[in-house]
Amino acid sequence: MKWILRDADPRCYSNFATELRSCFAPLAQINPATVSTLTHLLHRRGITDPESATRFLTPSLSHLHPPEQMTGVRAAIDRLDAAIERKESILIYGDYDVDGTMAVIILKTAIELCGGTADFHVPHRIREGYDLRDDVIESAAAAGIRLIISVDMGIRAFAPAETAQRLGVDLIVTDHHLPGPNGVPNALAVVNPNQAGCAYPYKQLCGAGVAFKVAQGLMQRRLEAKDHTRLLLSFMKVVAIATIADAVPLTGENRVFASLGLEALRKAVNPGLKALLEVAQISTKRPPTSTEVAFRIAPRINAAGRMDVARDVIELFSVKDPARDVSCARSKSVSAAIPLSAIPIASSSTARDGIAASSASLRHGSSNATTVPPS
Ligand SMILES: [Mn+2]
Repeated sequence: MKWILRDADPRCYSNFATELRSCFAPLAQINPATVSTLTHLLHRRGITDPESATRFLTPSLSHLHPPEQMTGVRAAIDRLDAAIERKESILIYGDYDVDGTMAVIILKTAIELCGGTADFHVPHRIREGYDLRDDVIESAAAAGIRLIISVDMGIRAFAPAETAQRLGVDLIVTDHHLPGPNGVPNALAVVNPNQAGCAYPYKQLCGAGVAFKVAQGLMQRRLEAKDHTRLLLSFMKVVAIATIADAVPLTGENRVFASLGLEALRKAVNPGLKALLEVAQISTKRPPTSTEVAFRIAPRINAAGRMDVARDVIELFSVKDPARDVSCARSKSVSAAIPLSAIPIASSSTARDGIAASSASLRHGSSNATTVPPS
């Protein structure tokens, strides 16, 4: 590959190159011309000091922000913690695209790791369409559920939030879409870095990224500190798939998710994820690239939501029998038979054309007796 660089005054970044070489050890062994090219490229991205450059070049879990900095996270964790203590069943209500289904997997796994039980509902794209629905909340209330947490949707679900309140169901909304002009729904907690007044330093998370911040906070609250790093790392693969599929910028925390997640995908141990990588013919000799995730993994997951089998995706990551996973990964939309060119890779901004339909019954996922991290 040959880099063709735009002209720039070397004085702009020559000091930066010298500083970076002196404080970022891996560059000490690299020839000065290469370092100069690197600093030129970083400079063009607006990265102009060694500390920002080091963070950009070596993303690490330590770069993640404390979840409690996000408005609503503390209230959400308090309620989830209480539900786990009281052995209440929790319903996770997520979107049917890659971002939504990965968010369901993240939160369901975290709740189960913390000793709770969580079922999930993913809407039928045509019959139910996008966003929370009153009838699903009514069915949940009738089934005795007192806590619903939305992922990747709900920031404009004003009427369903009122329904939940009327029925005595606590609703936690987690989302990343921009709130409308009338603010946010009246819920027990609203977690969205894009809501007014939220001081969270990074705003570009996808829905699964926001769900991960709640999961991170919950695990840090309930699980032993010695296990945090291992557990958080194990979530990176799934967060990375959603982050790349949702086409959010790979900067800040998203860059940490993508970098650590892609590296970890090579060593995936979850049978469902391994089966998906195998069906997508992703080599395990090196970490997959973001392009491979965007064009070969994400479309297979997204297609499931378009063909009424979004729950297959969640089951694919949940079942522990490798034979079942391979058949699930090869089945229906997740199979290699789908012409990838026919499937848009963007997820969150598309397919909001659901047609309102007859009553939706709750389709609960089965809870696993033995929960393992999602990878
Ligand atoms: Mn999304």
